[in-house]
Amino acid sequence: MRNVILIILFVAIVSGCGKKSTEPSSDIIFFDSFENFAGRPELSGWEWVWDEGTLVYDAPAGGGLWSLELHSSPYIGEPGIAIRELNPPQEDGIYRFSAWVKSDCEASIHWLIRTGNDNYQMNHATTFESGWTMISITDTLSLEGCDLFEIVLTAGCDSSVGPNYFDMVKLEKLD
Ligand SMILES: [Ca+2]
Repeated sequence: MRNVILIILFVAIVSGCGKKSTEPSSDIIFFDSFENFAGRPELSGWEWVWDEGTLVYDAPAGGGLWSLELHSSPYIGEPGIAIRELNPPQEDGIYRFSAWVKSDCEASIHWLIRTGNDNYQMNHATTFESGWTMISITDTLSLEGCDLFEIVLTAGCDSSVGPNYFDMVKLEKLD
């Protein structure tokens, strides 16, 4: 619950009024594999609550060469948090948000919606697996132009655990 409060607090600070995306309805997160079209590491679009994530030469099958390494904060014992604001998808429907994750303790993915009247909806999936594992959230998305739509990655339990890794962070329209 504390993680949810932290995420909502920081999302409220960085949020703005988005517009409906005109991008294709699948794979709508640019650089979803943390590498650019030339295969070089790429972190565009992400914001950090504590320490900035780093890119490491490690990836699951199909994930290219690089992945995101995210630590809990060693100073305050809070999970590492990466946030990315997306334009709300153009089409309403059922969407899947997924990522491949490798965890030393606890790693989660979240999507968070803040509507114009400051109501929040958050969905999440969590893994404790030490090998690369795909986790996902599937739900209906129906957003207005000024709704906030954020995806969030969280890593670690406390300052005593190692890094967690994320790759192939995708949002896809299923129906
Ligand atoms: Ca990758």
